[in-house]
Amino acid sequence: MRATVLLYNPVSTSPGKQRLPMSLLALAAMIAEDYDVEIIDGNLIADPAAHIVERARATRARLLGVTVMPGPQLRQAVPVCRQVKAALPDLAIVWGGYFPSNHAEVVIASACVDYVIVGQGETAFRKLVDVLHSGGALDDVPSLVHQRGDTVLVNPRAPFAPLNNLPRYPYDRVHMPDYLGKSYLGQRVGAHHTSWGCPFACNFCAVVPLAKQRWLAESADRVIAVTRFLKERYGVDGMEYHDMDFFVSERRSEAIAEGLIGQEIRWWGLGRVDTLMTYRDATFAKLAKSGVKMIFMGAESGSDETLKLMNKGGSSGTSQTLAIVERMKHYGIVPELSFVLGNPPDPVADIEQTITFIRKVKAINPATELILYLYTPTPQEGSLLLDEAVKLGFRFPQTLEEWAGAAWAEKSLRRNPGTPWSKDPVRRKIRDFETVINAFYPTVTDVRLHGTMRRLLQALSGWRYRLAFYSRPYELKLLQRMVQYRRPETMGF
Ligand code: B12
Repeated sequence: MRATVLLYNPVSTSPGKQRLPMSLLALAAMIAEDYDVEIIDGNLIADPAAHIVERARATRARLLGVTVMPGPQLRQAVPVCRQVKAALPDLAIVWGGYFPSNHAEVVIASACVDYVIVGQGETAFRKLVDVLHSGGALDDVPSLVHQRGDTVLVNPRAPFAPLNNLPRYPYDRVHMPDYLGKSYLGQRVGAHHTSWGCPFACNFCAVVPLAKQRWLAESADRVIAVTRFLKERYGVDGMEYHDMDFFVSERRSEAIAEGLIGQEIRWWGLGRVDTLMTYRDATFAKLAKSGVKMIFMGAESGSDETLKLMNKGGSSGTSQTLAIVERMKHYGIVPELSFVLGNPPDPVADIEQTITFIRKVKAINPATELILYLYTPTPQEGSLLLDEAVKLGFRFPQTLEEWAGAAWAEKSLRRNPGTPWSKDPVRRKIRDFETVINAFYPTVTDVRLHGTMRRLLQALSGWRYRLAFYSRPYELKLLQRMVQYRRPETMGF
């Protein structure tokens, strides 16, 4: 009889907005030939702990793999794993993904997690599954963090596995219609990760410690094949390519664009301002023709000084950001820019500077979408931003329970990082500005926002925007609440 391995995706989003659990599909692909795999999605069921216990008893599973991002996933994963451990002490629990990769020692110290796998997970997970089911030494499992007595053992990392050598996601392990939502891109929008990692080392970004500046990319042929498969099998008409950096290689982007032309797929991807500025016009023209509707870019700041402090790398600069929004306007591609506001050492001045800059961006290309975050440190050695934050009194939670508590939850959504310098007036300043600018330039991705409401929002916010008077825009907040204005930074598309 084949052994069963359970994989659990803790709740990560609001109902109806669930995303394909790509991390678990990547792991399932590695073992699906030799083991039965069940994916349990906390976004789709009310009581994941009871469900896991029931499935583990029914299948006699010995291992539960859990993927964990900070925020809502972590908040659910901790109590669920605690309940599962209490009911089934022999079911081994392994965590992987962003949160445990960045905070392995805190996770392993908790009684409800037996193993952590850090970084790229495929080969390490396969080895762990084999060792636990067929015997072997835990010391031979790469990228594994585990405890022997009181000692925490950190095994060397697995060599990076090129994505083309890894099996494709076994989509039949999930009920695909649950994951094909409607959005600005289409009626059945799918998701894929065409590359993993990022070559840069921006010191606010959680990808850096996870992927160690490596960029592993699927070939253009494979990206096109996966996309066509999703279209033919599941009727997908839009794609979100969730890569940490889709556009690193112009040659690959061009080849993907060529393959997607005529497929009638509207798509979205994430890239860097400076990389995209080096693209040739011919590539941009092909990208536009291939159906790319929006490109997400981390503009991060309206201050060149802050960009240096962030170690954005490359040739990032505010003038490049202005140039890219102009360029994309020409090709009819919407730039979606994220900014990290309130950076140390002078958070208030930082906000003022970025607000002034955002106004310039909108004057050049009003269709630009904005995502405004507050700076929240990530654990990176040598990060100047983190050093500044620590000087101002910041510290990470010390236990898993503290990480998963209500106080820290808000921080991981980056709406309120609770950092000592982001006191109420600072936060309010950003949110008030956001309310006014979003009313004056309503988002083009909100399919529910129709003409009359757009015009009303614009008319009511006009005087505030022109006078740069953002304080307490209650009338606009009320109106936005009436149309349930969707925040791109917390809702995704
Ligand atoms: C898709 C996605 C989501 C989806 C949910 C996915 C899901 N599981 O249901 C949605 C859109 C809902 C989402 C939400 C959030 N997300 Co999110 N999300 C991503 C995204 C774009 C892709 C993740 C992914 O699937 N990658 C593909 C897989 C194959 O790679 P992977 O996850 O790294 O998995 C590999 C390894 O990590 C490891 N691994 C992963 N899990 C496991 C488990 C086990 C057992 C093992 C052994 C190994 C392992 O092996 C895998 C294969 O190599 C990443 C950014 C990115 N491009 O990575 C952000 C990202 C993970 N999200 C992030 C955050 C903060 C959030 C939010 C909490 C907040 C926010 N403002 O975005 C929200 C929650 C919002 C809410 N209202 O609940 C941050 C995490 C930052 C950090 N400090 O760690 C990221 C990195 C974005 C960013 N650059 O800031 N997210």
